[in-house]
Amino acid sequence: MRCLALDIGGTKIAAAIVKNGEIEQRQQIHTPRENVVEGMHQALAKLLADYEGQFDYVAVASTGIINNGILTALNPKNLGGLAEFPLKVSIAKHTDKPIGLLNDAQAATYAEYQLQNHEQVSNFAFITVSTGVGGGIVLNKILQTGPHGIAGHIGHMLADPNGPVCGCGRRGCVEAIAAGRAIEAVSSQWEDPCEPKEVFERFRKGDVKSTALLERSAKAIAHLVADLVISLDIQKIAIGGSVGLAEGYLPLVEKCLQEIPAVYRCELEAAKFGQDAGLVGAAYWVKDVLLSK
Ligand code: ADP
Ligand code: BMX
Ligand code: ZN
Repeated sequence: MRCLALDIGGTKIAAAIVKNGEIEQRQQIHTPRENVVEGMHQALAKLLADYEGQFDYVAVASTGIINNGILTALNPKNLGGLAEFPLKVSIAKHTDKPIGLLNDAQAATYAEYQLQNHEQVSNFAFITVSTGVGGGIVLNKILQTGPHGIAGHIGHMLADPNGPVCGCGRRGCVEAIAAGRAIEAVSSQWEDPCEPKEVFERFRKGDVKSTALLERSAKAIAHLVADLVISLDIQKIAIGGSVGLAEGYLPLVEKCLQEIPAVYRCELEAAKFGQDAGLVGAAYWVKDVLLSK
């Protein structure tokens, strides 16, 4: 079966044909930031047209709470203010093939868990540090999506009750401290402002301010890891997203985790599918869970 897989994030939209786990014809565009509703309809129409006649089903991994084919943003600021979008209906205008959808981080979790030894690891999680902070949880070998698609939104667990207000409305979420946008919110206000990518370059050259900013992010992620381990007995966690996969980030998280007692720790690894985890996971999950019913 050939799958048209789409991965819609707060910053970028990736698309590809996934066949037998292999990615073909991958392309990437920017997520619309202005006129987002119209922009999203147009982007989907263009992608569906690009791959016309080349797929048997569509699998979508998308940022936001995905329930009944509708995207509801928990943090609308990550999507240019978009609060709700009829994802499935918008795609169905351009194809009569089956369409399955789930949250982007849930999809990536499904892909990464396929690569684990299921006899050794039954409780697993994935954390993306990207535009926001997303996650997915596998318990007793099963990916949890929850009755409303909300399961795994661990970027909105508490990191600091006195921290910045998150775009979801709650104060002090992990996302408000650790995400790419949270890093940018600080680094864009510096006398010598820069984007997160540049913050990493300065950190690798030993810049003190950049190091402190990334350590603040990594510390929140390390405590999130600790909370997952102590609440759910998670055995292993994969980290993805452009911030999570940036050179030097995972070692920072590891260092912060070492400062927390051993019972809170588990093995961490970089997402093996890298930037393609959402695409591959959506393709697998829709076939395994939705189409096989
Ligand atoms: P999405 O959230 O759409 O899935 P990404 O995983 O690429 O997209 O995450 C986007 C965030 O990562 C942005 O905040 C961006 O500034 C940051 N970012 C992009 N490239 C890099 C990089 N090379 N190093 C560090 N941060 C990056
Ligand atoms: C936010 C939330 C999650 C998403 C996570 C990572 C929205 C729009 N998104 O916490 O659903 O999984 O960001 O998303 O509320 P990304 O855009 O950083 O990949
Ligand atoms: Zn939040």
